[in-house]
Amino acid sequence: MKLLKDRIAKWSMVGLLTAFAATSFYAPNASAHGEKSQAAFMRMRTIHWYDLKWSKEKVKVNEQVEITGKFHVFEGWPETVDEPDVSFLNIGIPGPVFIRKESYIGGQLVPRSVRLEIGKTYEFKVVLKARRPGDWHVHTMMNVQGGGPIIGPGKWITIEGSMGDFKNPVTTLTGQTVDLESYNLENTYFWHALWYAIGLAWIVYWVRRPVFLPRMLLADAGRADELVSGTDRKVAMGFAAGTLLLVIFAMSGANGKYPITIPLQAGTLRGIKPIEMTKPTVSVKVEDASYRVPGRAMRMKLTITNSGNSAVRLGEFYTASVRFLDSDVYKDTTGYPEDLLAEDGLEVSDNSPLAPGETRTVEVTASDAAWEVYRLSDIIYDPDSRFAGLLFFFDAAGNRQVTQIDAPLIPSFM
Ligand SMILES: [Cu+2]
Repeated sequence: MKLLKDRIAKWSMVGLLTAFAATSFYAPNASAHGEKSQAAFMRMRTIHWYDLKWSKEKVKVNEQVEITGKFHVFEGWPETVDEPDVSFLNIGIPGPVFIRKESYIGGQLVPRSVRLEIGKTYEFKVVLKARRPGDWHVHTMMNVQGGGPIIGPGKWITIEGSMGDFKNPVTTLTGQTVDLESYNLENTYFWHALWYAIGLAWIVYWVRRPVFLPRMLLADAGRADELVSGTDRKVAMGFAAGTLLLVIFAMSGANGKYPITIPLQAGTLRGIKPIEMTKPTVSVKVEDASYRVPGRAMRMKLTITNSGNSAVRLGEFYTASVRFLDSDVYKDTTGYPEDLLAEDGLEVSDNSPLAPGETRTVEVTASDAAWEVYRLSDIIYDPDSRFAGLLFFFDAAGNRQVTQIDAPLIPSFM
């Protein structure tokens, strides 16, 4: 009996260890890179990215990918994020696996920070050139000074080929074409090596003789002068004069070789053109909104008024990069990231066409695993339980209207 017990104990232990080893080697691909851990209400109430398009999902080294879309700077910008007076249109990738060839907001090239206005909607375009082979999760993002990174939806893009083939040619205004990937590298190496060698030579000159104890004793005995000879002084002067001469000679040499140079170009760009948005003819009032804890859905009661001249239906609710669609009304064709697209995640109690002039109150449920996977459910931990998002209405001809909603989001526990 004792033997049997021991055996059971032994094999249970083996089983436990095996299970532990198996699970600790399980490392799923991270599919979000930073945004999940940010406060849910911040992601809902800062920048709304929509109409995103990626020109390609697979490219070779040196080929280009264009990311285009719009972003809306939410009116109810959170207090703890500085207003986007100094913002930078960035791209979220693990280092320069792509290089950014160009980026535009409102048709203007934006290599510097820009001033964005709260409440406005802007069009953007980023042109990326593939550099490092691999599968990369590419995010559009906005850096806001005093606010931090505001991360847009990320999409997987594959780069094939070899990084050794990457070229980044640029033609300067002085007429020569250089490859920025390697331009001036040898020069940088040469001067750093030369000055490092001179520094070493100076130390080597002195450490040929005993360095510490004899010198300390001699200095303690009041005979420090004997430590530095006449030759030493000459060598010191030689180093000093040589250094000055080398600096002057090298500087005038550099000026001779590069006679035309400019200072670093910097400064925030103002006057970025927003999109002229036509006022939507559909207005929406959020009567109440709630989400179950724990759960994967949020529910809201909306009163929709159609004051346009064609009947409309609700096709999409967007919040914090996650898109909930009613597939009866609207289907995505842009290849939107799978983990953020709830193809049929939007359920409307009555989504029959809303005739012009009509008002209707409906129950809307946005549900998908993304609500939990992207931790929008974590709004329960936030100090401001309010959400914001965009509603997209479509008429029979497919014309779209965008309405913004924003209201308190109340948890329900029972
Ligand atoms: Cu990512």
